Amino acid sequence: MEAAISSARSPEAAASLDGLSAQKLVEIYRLMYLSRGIDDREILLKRQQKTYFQISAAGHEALQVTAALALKPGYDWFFPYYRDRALCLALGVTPYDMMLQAVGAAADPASGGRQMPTHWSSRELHIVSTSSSTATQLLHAVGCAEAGRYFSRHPEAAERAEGDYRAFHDVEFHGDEVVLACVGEGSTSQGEFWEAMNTASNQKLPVLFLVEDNGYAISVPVEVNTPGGNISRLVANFPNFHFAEVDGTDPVACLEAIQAAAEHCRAGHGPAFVHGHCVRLYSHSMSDDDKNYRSAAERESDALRDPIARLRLRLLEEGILTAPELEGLELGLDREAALAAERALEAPLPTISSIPDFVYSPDLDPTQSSFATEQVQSQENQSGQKASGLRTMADLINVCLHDEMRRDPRIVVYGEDVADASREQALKEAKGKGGVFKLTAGLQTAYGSERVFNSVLAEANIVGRAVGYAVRGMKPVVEIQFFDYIWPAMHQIRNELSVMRWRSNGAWAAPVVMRVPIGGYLTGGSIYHSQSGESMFTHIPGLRVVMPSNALDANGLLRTAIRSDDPVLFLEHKRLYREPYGRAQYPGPDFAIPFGKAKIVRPGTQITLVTYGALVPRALQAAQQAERLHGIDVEIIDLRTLNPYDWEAIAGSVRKTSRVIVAHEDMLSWGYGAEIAARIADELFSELDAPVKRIGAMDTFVAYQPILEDAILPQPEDVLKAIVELKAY
Ligand SMILES: Cc1ncc(C[n+]2csc(CCOP(=O)(O)OP(=O)(O)O)c2C)c(N)n1
Ligand SMILES: [Mg+2]
Repeated sequence: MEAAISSARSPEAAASLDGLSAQKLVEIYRLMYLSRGIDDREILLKRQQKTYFQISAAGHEALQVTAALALKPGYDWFFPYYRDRALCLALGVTPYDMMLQAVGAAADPASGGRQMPTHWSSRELHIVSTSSSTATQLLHAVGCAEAGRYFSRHPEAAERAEGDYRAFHDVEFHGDEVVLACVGEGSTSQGEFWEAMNTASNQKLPVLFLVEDNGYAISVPVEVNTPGGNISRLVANFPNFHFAEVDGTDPVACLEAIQAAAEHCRAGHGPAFVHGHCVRLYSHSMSDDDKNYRSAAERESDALRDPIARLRLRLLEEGILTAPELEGLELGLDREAALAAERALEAPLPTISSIPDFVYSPDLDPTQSSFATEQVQSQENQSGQKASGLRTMADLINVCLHDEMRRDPRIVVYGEDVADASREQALKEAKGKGGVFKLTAGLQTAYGSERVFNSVLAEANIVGRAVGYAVRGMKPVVEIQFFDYIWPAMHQIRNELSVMRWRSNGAWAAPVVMRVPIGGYLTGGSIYHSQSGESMFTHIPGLRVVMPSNALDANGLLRTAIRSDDPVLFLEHKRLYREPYGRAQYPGPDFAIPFGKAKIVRPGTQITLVTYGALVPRALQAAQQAERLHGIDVEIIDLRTLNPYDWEAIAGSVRKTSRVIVAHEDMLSWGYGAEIAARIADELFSELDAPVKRIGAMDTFVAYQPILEDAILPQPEDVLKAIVELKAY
């Protein structure tokens, strides 16, 4: 390479070409050409049915290669999207790595054959695992930048610690790293794009947004997605940004623009937005045919802007390389791509037995006995409250948050209204908000506004940023204000948070805790403040789901959730927050309860009643009446955690009683009880003396008028009726 350049270039050209050395231009050409070569080789493999999906970077190479060259792999952080082959190649992902992805080999370093090709991941290079979901990664980039800033200000937080998730998370930070977040122009229509811009701007984060504008989102042209057809015009008023709009097919212009943008970020001046106009030379992917929606003239005019053809011409015209030298270089690169493909086709495939690997943390099992610390300590905790007297669930959750924040400097708490007051000076005269249910009260005052703060009013923002924080080793304990409003975050929860570890074959993880008030029985909560829906989350692999029914369990389970290495949905029943039922003494700062261990809250011999959450006190009431009025002895099992759940406890009890009811507040059909009932029917059929009975809400939403709510949600009388019927069966 070196010889080829030096023999070809004139002294003038070698000195500088628009500020770029000839050598650098040849290097850019080499990477662009190799990227295209890998795409073309993959297309061939796909046509031969040796691979299963192909999407190319063709037309984006100049923008992508120069973005990589302007930044530092393994130092800066990268959140690419699926079209970023040339970017990742220039960062250091090898052609062989890419071909391993294409064939789905076991050694595919991005995912071990789990993700489609071009869904990038490399811990070494700081390329965080990306999904197919458009724009979700932008919020991860924001959280990543926040974490980097936090660690640089609190280096003690980066230290390893034994006994919790921190033992498995190495933290790297420099204090001036830039976070690159790439996105197509069509995807800028997603709310998550705007949510990411919002926080990056507000917090002056070093995020470099790179919009790769090829004019199409599959078949949808830019003017349909972007009012006025130009995203730069729409974002121009975001404060603190450095903006640039460039010809994304011109590597010299791109490099200059991205370098300036990166300097702005690195210097701590805020985020940057580089909008590159490139071309999509091939169809969206091999599953698409752009002749179906683009005119021939348009496709031809794009072809004339092919960045590789243009740079090639320039290298020749400027006398940097001769035609034979270029051909020699290209031949070598073609061979490199072909060889990578050949080798990858020989690579061993993933084993079937490896499928469950990395759904959950292999390092820290939240069911393990180290989380069973039953001792009740009576010392005063540092929030100043005496450990005497019975405390509510709300209290003991708040106390647990205080304890854990004191113990672990990696914890940040944020969400809507969780701070005492964003305008700190107000706290001189006001007592502070601390959450709409006051569960986070006093945390900001105790641990500062860097660790406890209000998020913007956007649930995807809350969870998406948490993913970014967590991949850097932080422990976000976020609040979704009401379960009823978790849905904007559902995409992040299902497609990002919960699958991060599995899809990256164990390279990345997002062990976030999401605290979520849930449930009804409040009177007047209605549709938007009273819903349940936990089974939608227990249906997500990779996510732990916890739902305590009393103060002590809430305290111990929240502590385990925070110390664990998996993402946890921690469901707090609003009706139980301040109920006299289930109050407890403060059990001390190390009290923890392992996941997957149910509690027998009432021993019995004749009927097993499996339940959780607000149905626990209601089932207890029904069981007492069953005993008193009908002489029926019911055993009640409070599952406490819904994923994992304690099958042994259920099976042991059913073997004893031979009759079982599963009761929950959520709707009956397709509810959590359906799964438990089906498993009992499957595995314990011979133990049963009667069919498995289920109790749940009516298959409607929860209504405002109390007589309707009472009829919709299961009441103690419904439980009693089921007990009596089942006993008589
Ligand atoms: C949330 C989501 N919705 C829909 C899709 C399907 N999809 C994949 S790529 C794409 C178009 C993206 O266009 P753009 O952002 O311009 O990027 P480009 O592919 O043009 O580079 C769509 C609709 C998806 N992957 N994710
Ligand atoms: Mg596009």
